[in-house]
Amino acid sequence: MAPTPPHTLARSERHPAYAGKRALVADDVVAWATPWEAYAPVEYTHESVLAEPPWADAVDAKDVAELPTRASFEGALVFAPADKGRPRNPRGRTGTTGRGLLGKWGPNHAADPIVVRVKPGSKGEYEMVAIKRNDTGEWAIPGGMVDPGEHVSLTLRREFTEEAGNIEDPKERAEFEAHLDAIFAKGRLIYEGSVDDPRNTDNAWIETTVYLFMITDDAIATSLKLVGGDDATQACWLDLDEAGLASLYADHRVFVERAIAMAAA
Ligand code: RP5
Repeated sequence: MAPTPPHTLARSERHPAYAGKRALVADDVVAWATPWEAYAPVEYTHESVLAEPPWADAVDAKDVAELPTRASFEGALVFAPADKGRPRNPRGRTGTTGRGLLGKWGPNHAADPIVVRVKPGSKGEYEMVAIKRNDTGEWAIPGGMVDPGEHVSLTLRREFTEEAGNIEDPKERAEFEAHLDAIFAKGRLIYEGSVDDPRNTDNAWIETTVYLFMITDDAIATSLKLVGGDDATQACWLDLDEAGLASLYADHRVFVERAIAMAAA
């Protein structure tokens, strides 16, 4: 299942690094199938990506040998003859060509753990562990990019730990890890596919695997210590009421609403 098309955040300048980096793409010309000869996207790849760090592809997409067979949840990658060997975003035009802040041509794979508890003392309302992103200042699922060769189950726990469990005290750290052993032992798949992320471009986009982890042990639910780290300034329990859902980054709201529905079923 896909987020509601056409993507909107991937056409926005919501991310601070994309200010002035997008041509306006109206709803009715997002689809590649709609001819638009005058389409003039802004070419933009951030200098940190052009420097070819280990997490990024070669500057020229034609130099990435395995690109045509790169795995995507959205089907086989599509290459248009005029696109210099660059794959096309399956959700349509974004107003930006190149890779922006993303390292890979085509899909950039992420994993998102939605860790939920019933709010202590409430009548059954849910809360989730959320982090405040450094880049946009929005609340988000504590997810992140899958490292090369890493199994998604490891990414889910690693990213949660890096972003929400930045705990130094050895005793507290051991308790946190023991809690994660219990929490991450059983997850439910919520979504696999493209994310409407404000960093997406015509040629590079984020795809994610989202899992729900429901905490049913009251002792764990009330004693799990949360400390923001890595690219998160804060980590805390976020109320999943309208205000909490509306504050979420990208289209994380869609994933979280699915998770709530599954938790309640
Ligand atoms: C989101 O970007 C994904 O759903 C995931 O939460 C996140 C990965 O990017 P970083 O947090 O590593 O920047 O769209």
